[in-house]
Amino acid sequence: MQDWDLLLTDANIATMNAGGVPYGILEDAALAVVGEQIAWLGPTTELPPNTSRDSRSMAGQWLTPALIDCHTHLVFAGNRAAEFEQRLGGASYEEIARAGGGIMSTVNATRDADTGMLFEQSAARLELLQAEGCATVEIKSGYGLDFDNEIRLLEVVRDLGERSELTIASTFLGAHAIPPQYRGNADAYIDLVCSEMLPAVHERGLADAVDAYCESIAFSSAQVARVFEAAARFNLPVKLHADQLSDCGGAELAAAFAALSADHLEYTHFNGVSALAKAGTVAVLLPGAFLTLGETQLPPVNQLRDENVPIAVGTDCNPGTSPLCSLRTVMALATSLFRLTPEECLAGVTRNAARALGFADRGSLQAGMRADIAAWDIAHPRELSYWIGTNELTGLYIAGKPAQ
Ligand code: DI6
Ligand code: FE
Repeated sequence: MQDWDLLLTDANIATMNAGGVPYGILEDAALAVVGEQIAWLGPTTELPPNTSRDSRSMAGQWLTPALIDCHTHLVFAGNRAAEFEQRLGGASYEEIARAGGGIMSTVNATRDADTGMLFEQSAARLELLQAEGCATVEIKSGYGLDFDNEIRLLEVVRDLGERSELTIASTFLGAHAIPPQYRGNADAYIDLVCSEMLPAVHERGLADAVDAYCESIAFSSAQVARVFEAAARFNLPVKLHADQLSDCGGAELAAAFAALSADHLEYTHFNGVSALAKAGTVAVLLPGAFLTLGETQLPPVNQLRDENVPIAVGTDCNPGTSPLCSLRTVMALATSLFRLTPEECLAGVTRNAARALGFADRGSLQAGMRADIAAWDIAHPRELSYWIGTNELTGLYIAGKPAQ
């Protein structure tokens, strides 16, 4: 007799395990949880005799792994709607950045913001993600850009994790933009990132990974390489904003450091894709930024597929290029803009998003995995990438417990 804490019966399950039937579909199935983990799942006909403390019929609803947003910048103050209007009027993102707007305008607003307010505004964005079935969210710093403010943002990220049921993965993005006083001397800022900020971030346990923005308006490959070498000294995994606006060799650079992920990739060339494939680095595609910037250069989706590079998708939630707090919308955008299949989109916010964050304990439904599970009132999981602006979520379990 099995002794289970939670049993979900009369369910259809998209396990999202790789390699089997599409979506890993199991129809007319059940799923059992003990503690924080999945203990059993399979067809109803094979359900073992059990005593379950909490047994719930799903009445034919679908279960999927809870969603994972593997790329956000959701701790920021203010907004950039005026800049958005300027861009619609013809100004380019790069021109605005070079004139001291762009990321720096959010840095100024964020530095001026009261910490409590920053926390509340960020918590509200996190709630939007959770309401659509997210149980794990990555959040980057990068709107502080000095020692005290980068630490303060990472402390807000830590507090968000402590006060929420979600798992928050924290990423230090000190190398996000060149602060004005370092213009023309970005290397001196990189010195500060590597020899003061990063050691303090590590010592205080404030980051799970290190990211950088490799771009003509931000940091060169050589500068990013220094940040990544410093991260390696602290055994921190790395990720990279790569080839978003131009081909800077970002994918190759990420691969050379065995990065968890290389993100954006619109301008990545075929050599870059091959390098990602060899390194096992996840390609994170961010259609919200593509849409908002009016970009026309598509990421190399066919080549990523051909070379079996795992593809994830994320919101990139940020006030400049992706003012978007909906992972379901991202799934729909990724199908229409990037021609990802609905199955690739769901894998991109579950199995491959987990991998982009270095989590081996979630992202698919199988015995032994963390019981982070979303329940949906749909007739097939392809619907999750089809509806736009609707919410079919009926339940969310985080580590085996119904989320509040
Ligand atoms: N992610 C980023 O970090 C930059 N673009 C992107 O997609 C800049 C974000 C910003 O403009 O604030
Ligand atoms: Fe980003």
